Amino acid sequence: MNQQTEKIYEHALEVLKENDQGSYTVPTKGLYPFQWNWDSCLTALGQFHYDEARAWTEIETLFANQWPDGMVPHIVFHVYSDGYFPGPNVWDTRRPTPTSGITQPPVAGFAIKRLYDRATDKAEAARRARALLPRIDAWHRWFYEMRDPGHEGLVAILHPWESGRDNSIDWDEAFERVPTDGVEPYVRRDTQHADPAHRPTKAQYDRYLYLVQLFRSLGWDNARLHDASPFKVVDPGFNAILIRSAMDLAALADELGEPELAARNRARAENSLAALETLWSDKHQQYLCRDRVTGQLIDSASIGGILPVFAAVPKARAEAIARTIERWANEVKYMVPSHDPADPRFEPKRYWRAPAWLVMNYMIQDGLRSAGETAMADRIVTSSLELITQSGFAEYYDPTTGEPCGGGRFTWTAAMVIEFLE
Ligand code: 9YW
Repeated sequence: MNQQTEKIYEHALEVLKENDQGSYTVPTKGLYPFQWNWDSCLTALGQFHYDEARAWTEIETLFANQWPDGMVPHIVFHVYSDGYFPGPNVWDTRRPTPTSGITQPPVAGFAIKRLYDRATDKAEAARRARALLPRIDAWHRWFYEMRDPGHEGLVAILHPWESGRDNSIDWDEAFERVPTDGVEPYVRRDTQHADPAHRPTKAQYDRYLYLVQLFRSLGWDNARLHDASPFKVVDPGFNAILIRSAMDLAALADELGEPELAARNRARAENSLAALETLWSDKHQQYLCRDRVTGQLIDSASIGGILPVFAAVPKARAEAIARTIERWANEVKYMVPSHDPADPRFEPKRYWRAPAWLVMNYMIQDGLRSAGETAMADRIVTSSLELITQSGFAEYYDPTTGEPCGGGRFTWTAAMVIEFLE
């Protein structure tokens, strides 16, 4: 490391440590004062480099709040704070420690395999991984039972927040069908912490809340939510994360002497990988979402359809995706925009409607590398580090200028930087 990268590395450590609450880490102070599901799993990868035990704790704390049905919630409200909306009283899930009632991209299987592979004390890592295996397996089972009742091999999200890509253009059309009548009056907190022009609109927020109220009125009974929800979308990126995690969990389970758990997860992953092909678009040279209510593919070329390279998609698909990223990269200054810049709906500063996110860059470059697309993987890492050097550890970045957007001193951004520099 040269002096400049050393400084960046030190700064990243500082951000991780200042957001560390002891057994979990907040994404950033102020804007997000609780534990978020996929943030924690990816954050653990960064924590590992300075404290292996602490990295395992991050994921264990999340799974200590798993629901009896297997779901792992997207937020755990460990300590009360009125700085975030919707808080625990709006969700009203009645869990011992309050949680939200929906889930997030299941990246835990991937994360624990990576922690285990790199562990210096293998016996200790095996002990901690063994305790998590059945929990992650139960979460995967939950997905196929509750979110794929028709046995398509692909799971649906029932709320845009589940995708982790809250206001992506992908959801616009399907969201039109979500009503807003009966939404209780509310005051947003996100727009008090961050620039409202960079955040989801009021019309979108009303629909986010409609869905929360609907699911709450059904007692958060997951056996009922799928069919009752007016919003059901099959997101290729979300499914790719599940596939990768199931594959990784299977490999780890084999290593730890759990052949049945391994076989179950391998079968799930292979079945879903085959089904993922039904989402491929020749026109866009990437995968697309499918609206499960209409059965149609959604004509929206977002990063959700690039992310499948994180799973073991066919080689020809990975090559095509690398070329699509190249085409996008020619239109912007920094990679990877979260939407095709040629789409007139591209909004460079608005959250998931164009901005670049380092966690996405991390998973995409990891997948490209496994597929042998090393040059493009390297370009993404270089671009990510340029963004940090120019703009610090932001939540996300305008890909046309590199301007930092959203929250500052952001945990998973810092964790990904540590990964890139290691
Ligand atoms: C919210 C915490 C979360 C991420 C999501 C991102 C955003 C806002 O922040 O969600 O209110 O939950 O879209 O992916 O987990 O960093």
